Amino acid sequence: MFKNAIVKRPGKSLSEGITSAPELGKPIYELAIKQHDAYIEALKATGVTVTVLEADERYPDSCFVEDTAVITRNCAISTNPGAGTRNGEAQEMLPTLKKFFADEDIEYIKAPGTLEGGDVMMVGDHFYVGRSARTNEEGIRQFIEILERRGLSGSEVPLEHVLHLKTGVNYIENDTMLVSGEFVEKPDFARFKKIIIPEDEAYAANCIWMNGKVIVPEGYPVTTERIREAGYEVIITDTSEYKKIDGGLSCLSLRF
Ligand code: CIR
Repeated sequence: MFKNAIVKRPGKSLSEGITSAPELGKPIYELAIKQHDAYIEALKATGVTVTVLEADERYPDSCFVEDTAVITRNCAISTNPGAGTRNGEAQEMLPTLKKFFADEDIEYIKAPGTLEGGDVMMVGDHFYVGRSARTNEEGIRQFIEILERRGLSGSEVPLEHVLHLKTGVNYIENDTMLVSGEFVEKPDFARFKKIIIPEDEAYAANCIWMNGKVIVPEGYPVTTERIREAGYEVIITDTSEYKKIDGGLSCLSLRF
């Protein structure tokens, strides 16, 4: 069960966030704020207490707090984001992590290692880590070493096309994963039940399981139906402005 979520308000500089899809246009700040309000309400509806941090205009992508830390059941791991314009975001998250974790229970990924939380998928006590343009071999080595020291485990998943691991695969408990594209056939996930996300709904592979409910982005009817058919209560929330800069539902919070 998750008890807490941490989110950070988007700033006006959101329009300068990194994107692989400039053809979608720039995020509209006012709409992004409304969607963020609704996202917070969706999280609250799953029973968690939400810590809301103020916007930081210096970092256009800083509402995507998931990338700044990985929180496990016995420690928080402060990351070292591989995107140059985002690297300082991990440092900014530290005072908040310290409200929940003692200093000795905060671990750090250090240069030359890089790692972003969007590349980490938690399945019980095991953590899958995507090797991406943002997360390198040394970052993964440090991360797995920390996990093993803490009685947890991790394994590397090579990525081909996606930005982050969780762009294309997400665990929704009950041995079930949402998978799209390159993740449908990955041997790493052979043992799991899979809900296959159609190519034209690929963005919706990034949903979040929260205490028995699944939060799903608005506008993906096939995915929504398949998740319902699998027995989950679904909460739908619109993330259109975040999608414009490659941000999904999971990216917008830390959940623990
Ligand atoms: C970036 O490129 O870093 C942001 N525009 C999107 C980050 C998405 N975060 C995530 O998948 N965890």
